[in-house]
Amino acid sequence: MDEGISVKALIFDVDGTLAETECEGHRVAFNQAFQALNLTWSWSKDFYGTLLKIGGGKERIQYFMETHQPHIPPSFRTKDISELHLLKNQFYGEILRKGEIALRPGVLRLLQEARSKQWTLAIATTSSLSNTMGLLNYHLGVESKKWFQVIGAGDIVPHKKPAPDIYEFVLAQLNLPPESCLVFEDSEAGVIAAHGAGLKSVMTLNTYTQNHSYDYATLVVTHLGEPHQTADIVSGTVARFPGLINLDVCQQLLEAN
Ligand code: XBP
Ligand code: MG
Repeated sequence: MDEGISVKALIFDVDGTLAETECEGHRVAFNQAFQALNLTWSWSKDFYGTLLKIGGGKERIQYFMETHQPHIPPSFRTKDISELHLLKNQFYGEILRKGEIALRPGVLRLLQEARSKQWTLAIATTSSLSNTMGLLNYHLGVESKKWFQVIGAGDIVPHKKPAPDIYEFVLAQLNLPPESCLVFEDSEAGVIAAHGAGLKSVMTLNTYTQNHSYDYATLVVTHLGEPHQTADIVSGTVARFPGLINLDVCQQLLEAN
């Protein structure tokens, strides 16, 4: 195998990519927070799918209020949204600690392979840092933050995905050119953000994103795959594909024109 590029990095999105956190995680936690604050709002699974076009929990609440709650009292302001979001994140943390959100197939396997071969790892997510760390701590242990050279999360950049900001931030922190890094994403907004920063991406579709456009993804698969649970390619090509995404597949994608 031609090693070509010397330092290589894998940059992972979190929500929908490492785990299907949205439907039974964030959505449920939003609803618990609404209830705790005596708000009559309740987001169904389907409705939440439409709200996901807005990245970021605070931005999602704001959008919902503006488009679906015309009678919100003017006294309900940014501070209330922040407090509501904080409460939602506490409920989300409880859901994570109860073990209700599993990692997606192949995630742990690929992280471990990358670590064993000294590939650099990083995170680029719209999610809050506390939510990101909650998921990593539960599944990979508290020491796992050291697995990732950079964890770019939440409000650290001015504009959330599909803006390229979070990927540009992570690249600058890694001090690597985009040609050395491969992104893992699950959504259209995510692959657009990666593409905007000059990065190739593998898109792993999920329940909420299976009908998303993937024009800007380099390879689209059903999931990362395991030896006993192989993945299918939905779009894109690699010469050698063993039914899962491993470092050989990553290397091929990075080297392709
Ligand atoms: C993730 C998001 C986040 C989560 C909730 O997008 O949009 O808003 O739904 O996170 P992506 P917070 O996977 O594209 O990064 O509530 O912590 O904002
Ligand atoms: Mg995502």
